[in-house]
Amino acid sequence: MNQPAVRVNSWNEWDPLREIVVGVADNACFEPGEPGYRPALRDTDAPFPTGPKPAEMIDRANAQLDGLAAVLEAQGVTVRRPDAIDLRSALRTPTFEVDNQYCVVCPRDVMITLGNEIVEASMSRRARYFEYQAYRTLVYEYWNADPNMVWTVAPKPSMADSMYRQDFWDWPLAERHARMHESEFCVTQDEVVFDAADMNRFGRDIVVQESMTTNRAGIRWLKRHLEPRGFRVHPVHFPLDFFPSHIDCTFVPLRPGLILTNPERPLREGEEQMFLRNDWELVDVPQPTSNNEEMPRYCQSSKWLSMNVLSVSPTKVVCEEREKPLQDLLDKLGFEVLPVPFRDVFEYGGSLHCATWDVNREGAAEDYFP
Ligand code: ABU
Repeated sequence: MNQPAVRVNSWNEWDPLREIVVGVADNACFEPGEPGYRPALRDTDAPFPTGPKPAEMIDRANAQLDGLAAVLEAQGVTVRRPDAIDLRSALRTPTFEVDNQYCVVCPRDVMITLGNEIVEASMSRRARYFEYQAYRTLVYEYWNADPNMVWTVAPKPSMADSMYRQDFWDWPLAERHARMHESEFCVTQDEVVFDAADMNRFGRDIVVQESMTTNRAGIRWLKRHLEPRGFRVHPVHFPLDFFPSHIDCTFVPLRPGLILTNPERPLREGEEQMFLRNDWELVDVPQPTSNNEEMPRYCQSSKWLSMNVLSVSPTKVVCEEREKPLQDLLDKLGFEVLPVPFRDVFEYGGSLHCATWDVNREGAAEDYFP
């Protein structure tokens, strides 16, 4: 008898890639200001634009997303794309309203594969509450084809005003510094809140960053859900990042024993021990080629998108084409580097890792921290 197809299998960030979802920019809007988010222009106090993004901006981003898809396909990877859902209409739910949604460029923030399980994150921002809908056609396809695939939808938080700490945005830098070990950000601790991109996968071990987009209730939910399934969930903190959101510009595992680290965002003292005890090397990346002021005008992410690389295998990494210092480091560390242009995607919330969601990599659950 034929074995049923395994469609969903991905245990870490580096095993040889077989199938991946790459985002699309169709219908994207400027991200609206909301209690969990304050978009701002880098070069002026003028208001951040609102509503749909202009067609030429969308076309430029789509060209680079298609370029990434072509590079991955040339490596023998199956590339899938989300549905181009309506993002431009206003939303009205029982607990919040928002003028428009954002985009479906960064599946990494919403969806995560943990072994044979796909988890849809709770999410943390109103404009991203319904983003999972762009992936439902794919999720149903995997679920129908693979009888072992487990599909989990995390509890949806209310995203009501009471879920957010509005004064967070006005704390002066000195207060942020004083409070840096408290890990209190713009979301309160009352409801389960997490974005999938605050997690790194290391086989049986899942590392989760406490951040503006993942609170302690979110981490508690992940622990209670995943640990009975054989995972171990480890919260981590990067106290010098005053606006932490998504771990993949801070802590980037590339192969067993090697993690790229952000020299400006060290781990909370003591949290590095789990890695050092197990002979993992933490290697600081070089400064990005752009400073924060030189990032694309509407981009709300930091210069550290430079280290948001995507692994095709434990020996091959896709890296933004301008990031030559990082490419040189990767080369020295023994990787083949595939450079691709991606800066026109930055204003949609991320770079190469953010704009993808791996559904299938070779390999099985390993214990890297025995
Ligand atoms: N979405 C990733 C952004 C992280 C950063 O700005 O550092």
